[in-house]
Amino acid sequence: TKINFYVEEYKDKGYMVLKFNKAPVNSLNLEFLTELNIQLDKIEQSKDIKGVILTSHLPNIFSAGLDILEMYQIKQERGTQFWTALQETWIKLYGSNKIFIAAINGHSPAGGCLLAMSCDYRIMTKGPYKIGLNETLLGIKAPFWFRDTMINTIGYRETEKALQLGKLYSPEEALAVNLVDEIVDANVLIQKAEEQMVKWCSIPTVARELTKSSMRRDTVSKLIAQRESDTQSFIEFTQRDSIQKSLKGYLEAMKKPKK
Ligand code: CO8
Repeated sequence: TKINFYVEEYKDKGYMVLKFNKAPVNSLNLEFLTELNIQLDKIEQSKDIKGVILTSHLPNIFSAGLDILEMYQIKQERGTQFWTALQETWIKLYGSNKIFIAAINGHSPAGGCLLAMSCDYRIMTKGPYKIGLNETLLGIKAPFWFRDTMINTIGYRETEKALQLGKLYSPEEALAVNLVDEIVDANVLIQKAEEQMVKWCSIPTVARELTKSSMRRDTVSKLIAQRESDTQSFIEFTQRDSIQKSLKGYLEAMKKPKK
C-alpha cells in the first residue's frame, strides 16, 4: 500500500516531523488531503506535541500544489468533496494552535505555497526552486483565502503584484519579501527547523496560542462563513470551457519535455 506521509515523533522534545510522501510531486488530491486532515486532527488533540515540522520526503519537491487532475474534467460530486477537504486542511492548518514550521526542501508552487504560508515560520533550501501563487499562469484566479493568507504573510502591495503576475519566487527573492524567513543549504534544513522549533516551544504556550489566534481568527472566520458559496464558485469556475482548455494546455505542457 502507498504511504502518503512519514511521521517522526519526538515526544520527549514535544514536536514531530511530518513528511509528505506522495510521488512524484506531492500533489494535493482528495485522498491525500483527507489523510492530511486526519493527521492534523490528531496533532491538534495531542497533549505531547507542541509543534510540527512540515517537510517532504521527496527530494526537490515540497508540494506541486493542487492535483490538476482534480480540476480537469471535474465532476460535481468529487469536486465538492475535494474542495471541501482543501478548505478543511487550510482551516485546520492556518487556524491551528500548534506551532508549524515549514522546511521547504524544493518546489512549492500554488497549493504548496499555501501550505507553507499557513505555517508559523518558513525555512527554504537554497537551489533552483520556486515558491509562489502562480494561479494566473494556469488561467485561474487564486481563491480569496489564498490571497488573504498571502497578504498576511508578505503584505498587500507585494501580494497584488505577485498574484497578478503569478510570480514564482526563487529562495533569495522569497526571502527578500518575507515569503520565507530563512534560506539555508539542504544539508542543514532540518537542523535549522529544529532549532527554530526549540525556540518557539520555549514561549509560554497559552500566551503564544492566544496571540496566534488573535492574528489569524478573522481570516479563518471569513472562509468558515462562506464555505458553501466558495465551493460552489470553485465548481462553477472550473467547469468553464475556457478554464478546462487552459488546464488541458497546462497538463500537455508539463508532459512535453519528455517526448
Ligand atoms: N497535479 C497533477 N500532476 C502534476 C502536478 C500537479 N499539480 N504537478 C506535476 N504533476 C505531474 C506531471 O504531469 C508529471 O507527470 P508525468 O510523470 O506523468 O509526466 C509528474 O508530476 C512530474 O512532474 P515534472 O516532470 O514537471 O516534475 P519536475 O520535478 O520537473 O517539476 C514542478 C516539478 C516544478 C512541481 C512541476 O511539476 C510543476 O510546475 N508542476 C505544476 C505546479 C502547479 O502549477 N501547480 C498548480 C496547481 S493549482 C493550485 O494549487 C491552486 C489552484 C486554485 C484553484 C482555484 C480554482 C477556482
